[in-house]
Amino acid sequence: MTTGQLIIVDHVVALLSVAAWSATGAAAATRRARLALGLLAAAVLVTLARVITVALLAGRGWWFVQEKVLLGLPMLGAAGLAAVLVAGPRLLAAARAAGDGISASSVVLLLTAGYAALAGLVVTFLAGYPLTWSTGLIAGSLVAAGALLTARVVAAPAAGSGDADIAPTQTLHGKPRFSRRRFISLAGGAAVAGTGATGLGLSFVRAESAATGDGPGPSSGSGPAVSVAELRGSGTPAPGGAMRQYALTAQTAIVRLPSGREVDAWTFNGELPGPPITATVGDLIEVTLRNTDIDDGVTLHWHGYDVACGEDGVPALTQDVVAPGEQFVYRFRADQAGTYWYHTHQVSDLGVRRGLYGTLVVTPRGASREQPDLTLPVHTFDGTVVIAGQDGRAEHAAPAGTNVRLRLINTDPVPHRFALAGTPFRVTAVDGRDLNQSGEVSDAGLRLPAGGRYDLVFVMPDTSVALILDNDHAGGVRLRPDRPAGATGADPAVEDISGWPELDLLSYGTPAAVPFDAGSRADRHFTMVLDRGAAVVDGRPAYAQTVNGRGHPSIPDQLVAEGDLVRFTVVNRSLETHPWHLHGHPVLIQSRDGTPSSGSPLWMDTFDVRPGQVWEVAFRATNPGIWMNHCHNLPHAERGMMLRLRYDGVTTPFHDSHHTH
Ligand SMILES: [Cu+2]
Repeated sequence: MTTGQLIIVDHVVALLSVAAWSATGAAAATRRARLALGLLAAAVLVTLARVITVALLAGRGWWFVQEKVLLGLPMLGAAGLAAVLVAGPRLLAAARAAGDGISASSVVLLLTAGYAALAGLVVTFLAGYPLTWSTGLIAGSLVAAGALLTARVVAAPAAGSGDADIAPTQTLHGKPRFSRRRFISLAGGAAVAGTGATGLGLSFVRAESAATGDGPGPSSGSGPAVSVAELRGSGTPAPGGAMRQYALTAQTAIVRLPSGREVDAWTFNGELPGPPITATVGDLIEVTLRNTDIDDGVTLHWHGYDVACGEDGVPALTQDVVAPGEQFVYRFRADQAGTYWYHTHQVSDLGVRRGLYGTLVVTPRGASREQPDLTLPVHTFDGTVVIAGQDGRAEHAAPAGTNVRLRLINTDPVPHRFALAGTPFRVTAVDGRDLNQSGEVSDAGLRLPAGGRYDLVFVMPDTSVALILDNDHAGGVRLRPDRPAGATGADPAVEDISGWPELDLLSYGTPAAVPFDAGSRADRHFTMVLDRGAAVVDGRPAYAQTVNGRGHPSIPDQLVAEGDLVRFTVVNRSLETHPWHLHGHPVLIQSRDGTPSSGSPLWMDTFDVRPGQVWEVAFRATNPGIWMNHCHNLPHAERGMMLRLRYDGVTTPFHDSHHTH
């Protein structure tokens, strides 16, 4: 069973325990002793089952169970045990005597077990990992308050029925007397309220502004601070390189797709996708970004391309947002070959979704190129899948026997599944970086994370080849072999590709020497536990997408020093996939769920952390700046799942008024 499935099972069992304890209490309160007895047995069994699911989950990692082991189960265990010890014998006696005699305290304890079970579940859903004193105190005080209130309600009608320990004391005239019991009850209430208030108060304590990941803290004033505004790209091409100048103008436009369908889009130069940017290694890329009428503003982020920080295009961090009528010039040298893309990083969820994206392809200098070499960004506009500007099926011709390269780019916030039918092929590059001796594969599905890229290379057969996206046989891309006029390649006989196994890149290709590996001692180690929960995002309380229980911008920066070997452990406690994306650095995948990467060294800038998964990745901090580190499911990022990796000594002069994305 995967950890994701185990998390769901545990949620279900937790819900059942809430239902079982509450139903037992209700049955006892309504004097149905036999029913209550049966339900009590069920509640005990479900609680024991819960102990098992939590134990199994603990085997997958402490992050998945911390609040359950330290808070939820102890609360439920204590309340449940008390309920069994007090209510059990009384329910048994009552069932035998077939009469009443179920004490108020039994009812209170049974219902309190229900509250404790519920509190544990709520803590899991709202607070998650890491468990804080604040959460513990609030949850504990709420359960206790529930017990006290229930005691008052349940005890009132039960007064005089032989359960004097909870019945309120009354004077002859019917007015409450300030008795010892009443004093205890008041003191209990005050203690509960005080505990809850303390917990609430603690929740307002600010987090540290930076996490050091077991490395040294900031070196105060040992060197001059460097501003990201000074960290700009090279202004000249490498010897022999060319200037590649582009002008991109952000503007709203109605774009007519090949099918005739019109898209009310935000575009660069009125095109969907924006103009393709291409270069040869050593060229200087210069892009002048202007904004005509995108009121929210725009920037250009070079996804996966390790530009200098000042070119990274993050508004309010590496530059000011480009408002209508303004412009910004990006310059950087194309020194890594491969398949990349660009997109706005301002209100990025909406901006990218509506069309502010394009491709960036850099080819090696002097190398012979595959032909055709097709760049295929996939984007979804209101449910219509558009591949390289084409909705519906795209057709291309290729001479049989030639090498063909397909550059798959996922510009959507969710993963896509590709299948290439009609030929064996190789995945030669992932996220722009070449794989080492990747072998031929066929009949395998390829899952491409949001933001990710795969380069596929194959020899064109003398029959057709089909690139199928998300099992949609009608769309996608077809390559027909070039043949004498009149001859057409029939579609490849495609069987049911939905059953094709997914190629696992962690065991694909051939190992090679790497600059560091899982055994290398990291200078910094950061754990990011991804989840949903109650958190403050951009100053507003929200049911957020969280990292370590917090939302942007309250998640501590990750502090590193230049030269550090940095390791990330990324844990997904939630039931959604999180494509994790660090700006400015590719990361070397070390392991997933404890299984080391065993194929080609795998460098990625966006890796899909699926529900329940734990990824270990590492990188060398060699690109000074302040870098976004976030989920590339952009709606998740906007709901809080975003933080910054900050090099010691680097500052930013850019500040935010409204938009932080
Ligand atoms: Cu996400």
